[in-house]
Amino acid sequence: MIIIGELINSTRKEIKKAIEEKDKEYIQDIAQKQVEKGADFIDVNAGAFVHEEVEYLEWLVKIVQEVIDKPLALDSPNPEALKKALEFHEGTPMINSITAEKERYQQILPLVKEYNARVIALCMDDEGMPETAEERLKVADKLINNLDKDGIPLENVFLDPLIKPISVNGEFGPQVLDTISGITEWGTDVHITCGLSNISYGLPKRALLNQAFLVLAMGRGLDSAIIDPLDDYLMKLVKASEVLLNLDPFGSKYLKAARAGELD
Ligand code: THG
Repeated sequence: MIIIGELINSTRKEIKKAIEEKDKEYIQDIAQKQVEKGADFIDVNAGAFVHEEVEYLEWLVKIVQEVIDKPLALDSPNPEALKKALEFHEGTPMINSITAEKERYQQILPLVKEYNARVIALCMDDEGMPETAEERLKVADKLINNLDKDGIPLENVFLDPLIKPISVNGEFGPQVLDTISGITEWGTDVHITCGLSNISYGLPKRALLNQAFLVLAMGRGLDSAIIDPLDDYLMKLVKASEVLLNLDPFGSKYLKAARAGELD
């Protein structure tokens, strides 16, 4: 599993406050903790600031990279914010995200190319957010075809079926799972990721629902997720599921974690 740590997101009250107060140590500490717990990418999002997003995202990129070596997932629909963030990003970044919306696709594609970036591609187009698995797969197919035709290596593409809360519609869970199965069955090199915690929005005991859904989704072929890596039980389920799905040859990662006491 490719883990994208979600915690440095300005929609979270503490992060919003820390950005406003330029509390660099607080944010750097959360970046380091997510890496220690196994994050492969650190998501950074300043989207709660309408007018200052460009400036604040650049600041996040700079201060987070002072303390960690992992690449960042630059979480913004705004091409100007992405441009500035990319200028200051060291190593190979991830752009979060592109969509099949004409204007957004055309604005973000050149950035993906210029930086040879990985890119999260959301399953939505100018007709909006699809609901059924069939509609999502149609958009996923369009994204794969267009990105491939435009020269993006498919192993750099992370399709995101877009998770919506099951508290709104009980079918949203099965629809996402069926979308993941459908993409997996195509057998392309694309990765599949998702913002896991959207699934549980509006319900009690959200961590439990996130944990269960991650296991279900991994069973269908999800190989990346935007999650809270500080949720130890969630990270243990990732390791257990990897060995059960034979994605951890000889269980070597699992055994190593067990010996280190990380599964207790
Ligand atoms: N797909 C992609 N990117 C995404 C999402 C997605 N980025 C943003 C989001 N969705 C995933 N990241 C987070 C980060 C933090 C939280 C949720 C998702 C979070 N939310 C608390 C809540 O919802 O209750 C906020 C509470 C608070 O602190 O105010 O912590 O789907 N590609």
